[in-house]
Amino acid sequence: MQIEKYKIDEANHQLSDKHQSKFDYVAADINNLDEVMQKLGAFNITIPSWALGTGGTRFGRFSGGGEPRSLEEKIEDVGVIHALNKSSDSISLHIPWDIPSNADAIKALAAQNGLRFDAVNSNTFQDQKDQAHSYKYGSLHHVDKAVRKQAVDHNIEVIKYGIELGSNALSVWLADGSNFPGQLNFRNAFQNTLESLQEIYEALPDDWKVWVEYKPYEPNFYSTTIGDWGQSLLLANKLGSKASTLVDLGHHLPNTNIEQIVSLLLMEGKLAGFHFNDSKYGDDDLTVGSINPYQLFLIFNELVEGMDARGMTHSKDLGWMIDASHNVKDPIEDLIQSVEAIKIAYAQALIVDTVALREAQLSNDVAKAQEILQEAYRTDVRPLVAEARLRTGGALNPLAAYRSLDVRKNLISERGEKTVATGL
Ligand code: RM4
Ligand code: MN
Ligand code: MN
Repeated sequence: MQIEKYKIDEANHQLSDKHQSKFDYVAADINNLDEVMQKLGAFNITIPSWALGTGGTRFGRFSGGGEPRSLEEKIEDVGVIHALNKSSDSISLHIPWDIPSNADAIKALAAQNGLRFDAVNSNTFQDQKDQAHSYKYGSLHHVDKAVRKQAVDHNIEVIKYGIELGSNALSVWLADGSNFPGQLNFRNAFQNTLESLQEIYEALPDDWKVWVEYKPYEPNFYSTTIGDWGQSLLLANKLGSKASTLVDLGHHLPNTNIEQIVSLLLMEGKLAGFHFNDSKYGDDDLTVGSINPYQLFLIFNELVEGMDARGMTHSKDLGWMIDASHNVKDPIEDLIQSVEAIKIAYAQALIVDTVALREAQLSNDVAKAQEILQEAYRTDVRPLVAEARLRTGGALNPLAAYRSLDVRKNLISERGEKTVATGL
């Protein structure tokens, strides 16, 4: 289903007076308004192909109806999101959940929907039918060279799919770890992982990157071989300049200071980008900004400051992606909310008075420093985000437009009530 632009314009028309007065009010106080609007307009967040269906837990899965049945339908769903918010111009594929068997046709469909392909993801955390060796005891870290080779070959195959689609990064997340003390020799597991990643690294085209994701636990509950940012950074440094560390917000133990991790990875030029989600306890994969929006703002504050310090372009120089799972909400609604939360945090970070903050830091004026950050965080920037969307052709209120246009109802009538998408 494609959303015609005139329908979005009609929806916008009804909201336009109210929006204008809210925008004028907040804009009057923003010194760098043009710059903020330009940056917000350029900022896009990739949608993962595995998040367009209803997720599940190990206890069950409750499908919502009209789920995409194929990669083509997933691309159409991202097209819907992008038509509404003009901030989701790309899709990230997980192989083999989504195999682009006809790359040219898939690319053409994506282009029709205004989309490109972001990082491709390998999957060595599940066994596939007809696979010679099992990943029960890990993949790139496995004690058996034949298993490692199979996992390396899979990653190289994923790179090949990515090349066909015009993507330029491979994202690697490993479930490799151990469940009990004594199960693994940590050093050997790490060395095996490094050697395997080196083989994958060798297969990267010149302009490609490999992003090494970390996670402290789950599915293994005693150790994970790439368990934290230190272990990921160690690997990335040993691999070389094409390798960097990917931060998934849910992959930290509770209360970890993620913004500090982000700041230092950026300083080292080793921050690949993000998998955004939110969590209360672990890798909960909840809607971005639904639990801890202040943390998200603090992360963006470090991102803006750190990227500016290195002369980076916010919209292009890091990978921005959602990695979430939706158990009870309509996945498209959830993704629209997530993108909105990210853009709000970004907008808030863009209006931080950085000069005053620096002065407060240098004079140890702790209260002032806190005030400066909270001044930005407590500003209602939603009209700025909405205006940027309006200027780029999107809906003033994407979620309301999605509902008033009855998109899900249409998808259910096209695809059926009982469809199940591949993915989480
Ligand atoms: C993992 C990790 C990966 C994602 C899979 C589906 O927990 O976050 O990034 O590819 O889930
Ligand atoms: Mn992730
Ligand atoms: Mn995860």
